Amino acid sequence: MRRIVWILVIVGSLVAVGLRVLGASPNISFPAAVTLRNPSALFQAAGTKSLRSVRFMTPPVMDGSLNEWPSGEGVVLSRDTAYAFSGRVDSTADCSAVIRSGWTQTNLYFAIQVSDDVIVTDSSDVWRDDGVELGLDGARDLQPWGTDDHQYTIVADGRVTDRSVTTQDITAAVSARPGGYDIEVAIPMAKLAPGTVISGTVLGFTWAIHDDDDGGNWDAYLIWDGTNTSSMPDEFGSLALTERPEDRIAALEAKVTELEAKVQELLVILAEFEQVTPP
Ligand SMILES: [Ca+2]
Ligand SMILES: [Ca+2]
Ligand SMILES: [Ca+2]
Ligand SMILES: [Ca+2]
Repeated sequence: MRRIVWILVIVGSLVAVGLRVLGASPNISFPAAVTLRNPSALFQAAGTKSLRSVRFMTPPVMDGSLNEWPSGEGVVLSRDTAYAFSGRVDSTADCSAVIRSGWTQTNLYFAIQVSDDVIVTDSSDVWRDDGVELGLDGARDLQPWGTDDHQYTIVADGRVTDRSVTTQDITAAVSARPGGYDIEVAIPMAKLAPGTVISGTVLGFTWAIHDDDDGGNWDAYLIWDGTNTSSMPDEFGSLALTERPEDRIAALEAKVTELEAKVQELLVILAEFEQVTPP
């Protein structure tokens, strides 16, 4: 028994010395800017989340109204679902969002419904205000600095940046509503993938929300997958371009109708030729 007590005393002393050497304190506190793994996601690996993007037959209108969007698959970002989480979030009404995605040959689209109790856009730095970040690794090569890589920020007041630099490469519309704001974004496919994209293409993707309720710096920052939206695409989740069978059939039917119209035109021209009597 006495031996066990001595061992406990020695181990306790060593831990105390170790903490002093490391400059640590038992009440460790982190500065607000450090992004931590969300405690509720501790057993979840980065890069495992996915969102399906549905092919659009008719592209949505970028006006901030999401009425024309199919109710389809959306994913929620909240303090419970975020991979990384900093600052304070009191409730889903304080800071959360739902994102949906669609695509055509020319554009990748997102519709984001943000719940936020107080909308603030008082800072010149876009990341200090209410807004959403979209992290994209178009080639999904896990390399962050290629022409396929972007960190688009859309602020609640409509400002748009790519890696904090103002850009007009993408089209975004924001509309405020009671309890939050809606965002619609169109990103040219040419900014993400060379050539023609097809159903089955998978892009590296994550997204984040900043919440500022009292001016100055942000109060909360939630990241869907990974620990940042710009430089670590190896931690991003994925965005899969999909096509519903009924849309594929509708596209084929539209093509057949188009061809039928062309055949009719040709028949009219042929009939005119037949009526021409040779000199
Ligand atoms: Ca719209
Ligand atoms: Ca808020
Ligand atoms: Ca890349
Ligand atoms: Ca806010």
